[in-house]
Amino acid sequence: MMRSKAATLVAERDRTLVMGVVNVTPDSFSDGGVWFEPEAALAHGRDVLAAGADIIDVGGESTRPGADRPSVEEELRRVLPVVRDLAEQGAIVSIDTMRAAVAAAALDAGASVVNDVSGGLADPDMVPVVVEAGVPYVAMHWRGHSVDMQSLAVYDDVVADVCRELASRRDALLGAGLSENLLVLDPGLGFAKTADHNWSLMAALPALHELGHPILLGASRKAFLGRLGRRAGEAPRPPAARDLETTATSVMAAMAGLWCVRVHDVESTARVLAVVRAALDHHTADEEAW
Ligand code: PMM
Repeated sequence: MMRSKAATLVAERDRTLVMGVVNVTPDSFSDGGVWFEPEAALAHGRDVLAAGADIIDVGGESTRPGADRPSVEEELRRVLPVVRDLAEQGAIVSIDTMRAAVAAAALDAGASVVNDVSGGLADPDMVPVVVEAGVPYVAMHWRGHSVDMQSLAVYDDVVADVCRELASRRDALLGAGLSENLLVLDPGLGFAKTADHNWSLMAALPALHELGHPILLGASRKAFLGRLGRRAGEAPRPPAARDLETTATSVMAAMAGLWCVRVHDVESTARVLAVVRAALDHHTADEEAW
């Protein structure tokens, strides 16, 4: 039942959806350690759900540049209780993992979307698991694991190169049996990308539609948003102080007609997206004020 609800969401084109992030990690750049204890992770998951996220993305591996990987057992220990609890609450849960075994266990525990930052490149067993489960799959542009990914941030033309590499992943995934209407693509801001690469991609969001699939954007709290307006010598804004900048990226995504934005602070993005939607629709259902 949740699975078909998730598949229906992939077909949603009237508005840009909000995916709320629940990182159960000691070391994510944006909120590492904050929700790491099991009780805190469960409570945070419920808060993200209450804030109105359309999808909740639960992850147990930090992908910040330079991060080491947890064992499979540790990743499972982190994510499964949170996935199970949110699914029981009726949430559409996506599992943010590069590992087939974690995806399979999370799907068993009630997840109904797989979000794989490696687009199937990190684990050869991932695509068969997703094809067999028949669930929506988010495939992100990826060039290598976090430990050395910034050395891979070399492009002739970042927009053209990312689109070409994503198109080749798309063809491989569809060729491996993934259903066309379950595939979502993501340009992977910050993954083997410098700040300027991210800005070039932000400036070219409408071009991503040429890939022919719904597009998810993950800009929330990333480092390129922390340096704006800071004077030379001033420290960048810390991740949790980047939500205002994040809402600007959410507006750009909605104006470009993207499918979904992945954000840490659901409420601020939901509020700015309501503004964009009212303007694009020329009205709101509940409007009485001028
Ligand atoms: N970014 C992060 C983690 N998962 N998934 C997708 N699809 N796209 C992203 O851009 C993305 C992701 C890293 O951010 P976090 O540490 O705040 O979760």
